[in-house]
Amino acid sequence: MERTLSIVKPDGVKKGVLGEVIRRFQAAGIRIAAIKMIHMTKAEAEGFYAVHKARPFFSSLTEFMSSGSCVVMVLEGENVIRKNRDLMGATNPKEAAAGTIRRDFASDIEHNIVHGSDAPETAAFEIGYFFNALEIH
Ligand code: IDP
Ligand code: MG
Repeated sequence: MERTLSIVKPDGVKKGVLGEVIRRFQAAGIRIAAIKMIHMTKAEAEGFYAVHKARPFFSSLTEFMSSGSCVVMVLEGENVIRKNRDLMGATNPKEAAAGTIRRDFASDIEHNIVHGSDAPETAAFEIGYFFNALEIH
């Protein structure tokens, strides 16, 4: 059993695809162990994406992530880090496989609808960034 952090980013919330993203998770047998809507400050988005702080897109990315409400979720299941990344598709929607969330809904490489942790260590940090133990069911 594994856990991962998912975010429906501000573009996903604004486009009204939250329900469809959750439907795809549940149809894939993934359990939602925690969920809430948040609106990050720029500083909170910078803390979340600290690993990318040297990248040229860091300022624009954290501006975008703090531009509106996000829905953060803890997903649980066997191999769920990989399963979630497969459902999301490649970072750039132009390179994402048909039928993936990003291919179906994302407008560009930055505004790509969803976030998903990429490894057990990042999942542990990212879950702890938004949820305490009492909020995970
Ligand atoms: P991931 O979300 O698929 O794991 P990362 O490389 O970890 O992709 O990048 C984090 C986020 O930063 C992406 O989801 C996307 O929103 C943004 N991003 C990544 N690469 C670029 C880029 O080249 N230009 C603009 N934004 C980018
Ligand atoms: Mg990443």
